[in-house]
Amino acid sequence: MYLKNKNVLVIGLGITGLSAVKALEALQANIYLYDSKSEEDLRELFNEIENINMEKFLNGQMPDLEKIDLIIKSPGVPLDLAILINARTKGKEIISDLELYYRLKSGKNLIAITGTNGKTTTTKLVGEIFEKAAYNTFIAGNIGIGILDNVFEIEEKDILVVEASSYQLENTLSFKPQISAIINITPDHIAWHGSFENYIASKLKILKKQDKNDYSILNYDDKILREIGEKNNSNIIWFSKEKKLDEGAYIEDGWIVFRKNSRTSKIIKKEDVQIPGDHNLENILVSVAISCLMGIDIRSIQKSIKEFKGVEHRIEYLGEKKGISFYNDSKGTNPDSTIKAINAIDKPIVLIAGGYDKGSDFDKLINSFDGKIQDLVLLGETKDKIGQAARSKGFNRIHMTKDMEEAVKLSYKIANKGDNILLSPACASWGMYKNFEERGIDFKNIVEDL
Ligand code: UMA
Repeated sequence: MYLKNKNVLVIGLGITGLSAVKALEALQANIYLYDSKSEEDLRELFNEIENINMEKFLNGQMPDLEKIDLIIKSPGVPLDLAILINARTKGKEIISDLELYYRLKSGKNLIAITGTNGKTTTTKLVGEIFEKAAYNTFIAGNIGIGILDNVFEIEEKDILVVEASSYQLENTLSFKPQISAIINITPDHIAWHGSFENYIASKLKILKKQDKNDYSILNYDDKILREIGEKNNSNIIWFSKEKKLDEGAYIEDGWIVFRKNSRTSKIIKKEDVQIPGDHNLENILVSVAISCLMGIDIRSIQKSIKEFKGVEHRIEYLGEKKGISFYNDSKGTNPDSTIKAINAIDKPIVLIAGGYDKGSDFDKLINSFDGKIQDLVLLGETKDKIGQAARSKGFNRIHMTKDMEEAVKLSYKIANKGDNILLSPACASWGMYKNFEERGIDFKNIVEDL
């Protein structure tokens, strides 16, 4: 059995670490666990694995790396952490949970979806399409579910749809899914990856090992992806929301269609799609391409898309009060994602933004305001940086706040009937919240209390 009696070090005990430890126990590996936090901070998580034997290295303690055979790194752990630098100099293999899954199960019926924006929505929709088509379907990954959670339950005929982040892809080596999809690539996580080029390189690992037996679904409208696709070895299936293609998924006469081997299938009318915004068309086109390639019945695809209402924290409509509408887009964790939310919502908008500084540039975000943003309400570490970017472009209706409660109350005070209040921070939540879900829930609770 792979990894039996091998010394495997798991770095980070979060969602990934937990599922890795459980999988390694089933594989009868000797488990070593490293986390910068203390046992006390990790108490709740340790309770879940109290019966599993492992050596723990917490709070700055270092394991003897010489005896370690393999390292499984949690995605969020920075690449320049001392223990990882040390391990690399010793030539130790460092992989992500995605790579371990692949080594254990192969890429058959494995659908991996990445992109800067839209990957959660697409993963969820693809999962629903397969589920409604009566496949035993699992979804996992950056959507908040450990990739190794169900590794031993998933059978060959089942489908696993993985939302793969650049962090997870970075530490893959042989990973080769049957179908990969890259929805779009725009700058994100620059501080973590060191540069935009590194970020792109990580994303591309999703298709790097694919060959003629696999499919890669790529965005024809994205210049970076178009150039890459033309050079890749796998079967490229393009999608476009702007251009009628010779083959692939595109829009024609108000219909979303899929064309392959000279056969065009009309899947669904654009107006029957419920999730708002032009960017969501990309997510639908990817989902259509994947499900058509896997041979799902068109009627079933159509029904699933028609019924799909979107994802919590992603341009989520919360209702209105005194004629003012509220939208929760806490998942808008980078400027491009926020631009998409702004494009999807009617003007005038009061935008609540700001959060953890990932090293993003906000000029493009401010340029996208285009008369739609009436007021900018800022919070978090990046509030001054965004404020400065806005002022330098002549936008002065800026309000600084200390937290979400003040931001929501102030937005409500300055908004008029017919306005839309949009929380779309363009930044990660860290520093103020554990994750974007916690931020979105806080926003929703405050809105509810108004
Ligand atoms: N840790 C250290 N040292 C460090 C940093 C972290 O020991 O220097 C430890 C922490 O103490 C903690 C653990 O590592 O105990 C956390 O690991 P993690 O950050 O990888 O978090 P997980 O809970 O394993 O969640 C990860 C993804 N998180 C990140 O990539 C930051 C989740 O994506 C994903 O849902 C989950 O695996 C399951 O696959 C979240 C995310 O924010 C949603 N993703 C980023 C994004 O979408 O922008 C990429």
